[in-house]
Amino acid sequence: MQNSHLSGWVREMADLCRPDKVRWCDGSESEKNDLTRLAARSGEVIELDPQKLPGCLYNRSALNDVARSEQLTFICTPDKDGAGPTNNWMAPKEAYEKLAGIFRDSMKGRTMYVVPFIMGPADAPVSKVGVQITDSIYVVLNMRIMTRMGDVALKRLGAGDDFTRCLHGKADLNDKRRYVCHFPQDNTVWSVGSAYGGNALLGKKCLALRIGSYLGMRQGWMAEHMLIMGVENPQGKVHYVAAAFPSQCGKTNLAMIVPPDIFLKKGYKVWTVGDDIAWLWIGPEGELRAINPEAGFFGVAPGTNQKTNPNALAATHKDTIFTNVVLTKEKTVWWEGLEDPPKEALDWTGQPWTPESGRNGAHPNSRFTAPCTNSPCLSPEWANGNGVEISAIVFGGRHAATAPLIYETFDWRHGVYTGATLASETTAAATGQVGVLRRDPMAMLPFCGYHMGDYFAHWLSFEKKLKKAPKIFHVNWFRMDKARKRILWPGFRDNFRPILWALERIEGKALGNRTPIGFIPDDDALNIEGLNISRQDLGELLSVNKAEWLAEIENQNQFFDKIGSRLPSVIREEQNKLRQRLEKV
Ligand code: OXD
Ligand code: MN
Repeated sequence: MQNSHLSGWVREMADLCRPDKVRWCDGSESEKNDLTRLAARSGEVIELDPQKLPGCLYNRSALNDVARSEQLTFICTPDKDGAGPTNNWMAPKEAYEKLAGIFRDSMKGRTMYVVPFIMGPADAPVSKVGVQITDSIYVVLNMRIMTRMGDVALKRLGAGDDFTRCLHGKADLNDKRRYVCHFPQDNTVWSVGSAYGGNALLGKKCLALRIGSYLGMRQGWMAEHMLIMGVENPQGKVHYVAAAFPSQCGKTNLAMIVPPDIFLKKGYKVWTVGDDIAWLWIGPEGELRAINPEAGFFGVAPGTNQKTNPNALAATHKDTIFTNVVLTKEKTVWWEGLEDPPKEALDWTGQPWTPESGRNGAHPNSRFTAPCTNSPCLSPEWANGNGVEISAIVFGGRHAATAPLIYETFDWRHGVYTGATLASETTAAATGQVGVLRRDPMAMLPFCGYHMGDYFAHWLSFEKKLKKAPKIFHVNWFRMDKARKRILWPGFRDNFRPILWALERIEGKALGNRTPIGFIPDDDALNIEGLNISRQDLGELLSVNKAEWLAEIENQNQFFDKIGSRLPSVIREEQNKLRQRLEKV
């Protein structure tokens, strides 16, 4: 071990947690096999049918540990204002002391794994090294899929001190003693009391978004909750799109979308670069470039099937970890929405379960962790260290009314305002209360590592630096008819159509009608070839209702008041401009 910064920190953390053993992970195949054997022996994972699901593992989390714990997630900046009004805050000293109290001696009888990892391709200038300490083999095996892990990261780090220090421990998995604390000024994350995804795989939401967004603000780049997809036209030209939607709004499905047959026949293709996180920066020609810092997909299993996302499904057929889904007698997996339910199986809690039992077999937030390289539609550019050039940014939310299927904003400022006011209506599955509008600016509400007002200012600061600014769009797949009984747009594969309109706008090929909220597809500009949709439904999908929009503007004000004095004046100016445009019609 040549890096004294790293070895010193590991020693310090081992002195705190007192594991029986410290094991450094090298990322090798033999290490994976050994860890799998150990975890299978302890019951932490179950090995699945090697013929049907080669290299796949099954895991059940603790019953109280099934989702990100937003209420227990803190940004620990020296002053409260640094974290801003949308984050939980704890003073760094208090947080370190509180968590040290829980970590102290918590790894007795356990092994401490040291997991060096890179977020981003190993050779990308924008990639970042992190080192995660953890006492969970399940976490190590997930990190192995989600990041470039092991010696490759140590090599990149060299003798330097520039790495995110990520301390993770299960402790007793007690949710009264569970905290996910970020110390942006120390480039450090401490997470204790959970072994679930976003709380425990610290490269993902913690490093790549919360710490990443803070580093991006200081260093002039952006860490965003965005998928990246490439759309290839029949002439072979690929445009890349970065799209932000609040959690559980279908980012993974859009990232891997299969265009309708009619477009496949013409030669259109979609390539996935990433499904959850994008790091963006300004390239040498003033263009916006992006990488996916992750190496795997941590996707929601329920609802994933041959119709909604055949590419995601195909990605889970080998070397995948399944968490909290149904385990069948044949040692395969199943979840709600998947074809061919098993006759008898064990549910996510380990209880006997049949499709007739009247309850879900898989937890609604059950997951698959699959390597990107399993994806049949993975972009050949997905690991290009220089990133891909972004032509369009798309924001989206779930709205029964108001927002049309798609609109194009007028310019960067209007686009930033549109992202800053991004909102989505809750679904029954998420909260029990249907149709409550929640603001989720740029889909970053739970992931922005600093003051939201400063974050908007950071977005706005790109206007001057971008010589080739991407166009910014807003989409809504969920608009309903007037009676609120029926969703007007078929969704799924047909979501390719509005995306195609956006890209044709970029090429100056598609017509758009100027409305107060932005450009909307001209009657014939949205390609609906082969789609069974009435002119009336299409008209409703693309309509702008003045009264609804004025009400929407009023609703935004509560959120702006919450952001307070650090809300950039440009955001209110854009809102005023929109109001004026609406009042003129
Ligand atoms: C995720 C999320 O798991 O956004 O990606 O919650
Ligand atoms: Mn996400």
